[in-house]
Amino acid sequence: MKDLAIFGGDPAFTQSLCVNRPHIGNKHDYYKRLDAMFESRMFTNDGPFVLELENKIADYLNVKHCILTCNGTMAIQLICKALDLKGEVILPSFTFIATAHALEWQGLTPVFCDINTETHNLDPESCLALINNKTSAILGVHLWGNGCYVSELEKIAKDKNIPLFFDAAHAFGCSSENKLIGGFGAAEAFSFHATKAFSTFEGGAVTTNNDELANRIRNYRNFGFIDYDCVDGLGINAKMPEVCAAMGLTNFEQFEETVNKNKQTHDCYLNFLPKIKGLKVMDYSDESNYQYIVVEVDENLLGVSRDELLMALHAENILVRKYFYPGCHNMEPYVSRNRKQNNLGNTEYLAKNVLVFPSGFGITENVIKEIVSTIENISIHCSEVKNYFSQNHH
Ligand code: T4K
Repeated sequence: MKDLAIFGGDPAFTQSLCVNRPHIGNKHDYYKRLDAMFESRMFTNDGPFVLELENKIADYLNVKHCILTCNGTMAIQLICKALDLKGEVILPSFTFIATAHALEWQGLTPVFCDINTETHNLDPESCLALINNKTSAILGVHLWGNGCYVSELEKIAKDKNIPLFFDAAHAFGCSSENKLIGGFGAAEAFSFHATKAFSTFEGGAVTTNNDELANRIRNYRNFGFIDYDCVDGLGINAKMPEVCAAMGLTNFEQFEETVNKNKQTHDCYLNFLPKIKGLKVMDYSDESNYQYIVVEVDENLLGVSRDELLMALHAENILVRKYFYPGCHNMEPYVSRNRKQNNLGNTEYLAKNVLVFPSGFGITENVIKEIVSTIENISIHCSEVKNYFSQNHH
């Protein structure tokens, strides 16, 4: 018991273990690209690296158009704008707050829908029940890279004659129904943030097979310009700079290797973590980028709650995260709204019981074994740990 950091022991790790520590490609190739960029003095506005990366991604995902953006949040907003949405949009609450905020910034009303507890994705039946005459679209989120009941949602959207689009922030390189995510619905929005399996530091993309939509999104991304001196609508600056696209090209060259490393890490967690009673690791049935190590905590079996486990692990420098607690509907500006709350029982349950574990660079088999033995120790001394936090609660 004395080994645990909360009881005065040394932390299990001297350096913090983080969720999604980025893997990076060959730095020399990146520097070469930067040299070329300095030479050309083209730093942004559809530079050569942006165009090259757009083509590579469109080819890889087998979609007609890839439009790179400054981040994933803007990618979602550009889709809303180009679809000319008004009124309500149905989305899950169990997602990063950016999904809801992007809608809100576009003057739309997010309507939160419950999810399935196995896949953590939008439940099609609950979604159907929420559709009314103000519903202008459905926004599915491929959470953790799991395809979100694409064909069921496509059927609902078609029957109700409303657009369907996707937040694919987690899903680069992931498949749904044996097809790479990117070409589903009206359009899909990716995030290429530093913490994603494929990163451009900050960045994102819209992918679509719809020529007209792609055209509008390209224009809106660049203030609405359709020609020198000619603005066709309310655009914004959502462009990706060349330094980011250069990073994307470099990371793209080793994306397969990154996915293999992520899979090894995920396999290793799958192998060791469930040996502790009360921890269930999410497995991926379709092709995945294996980036997120998503764990459901059963307090009755483990002996400590999800939050107690988190606090005890943080003391050990194991920085597990409560994604996506407390659910968007419990955050501002949504929580203060005087709106009848939909049934979000599964969302509430998962928001209280899910932990995401350290992953990415530096998470080796030995590190995972050490994490597991630390949790075993916490579980063995669960009464003392509980007692400690009830007296030193913060
Ligand atoms: N939709 C969904 C479903 C999303 O998950 C996201 C973003 C979006 C939309 C919006 O896409 P973007 O507009 O962001 O492109 C992080 C990311 O910032 C965010 O992109 C991501 N989702 C979200 C799930 O995670 P935070 O607030 O948790 O980040 P932070 O700073 O706490 O970082 C997490 C861990 O990553 C840290 O413990 C350390 C590590 N890290 C972080 C950075 C930035 C690194 O090792 N290196 C780094 O450079 O949101």
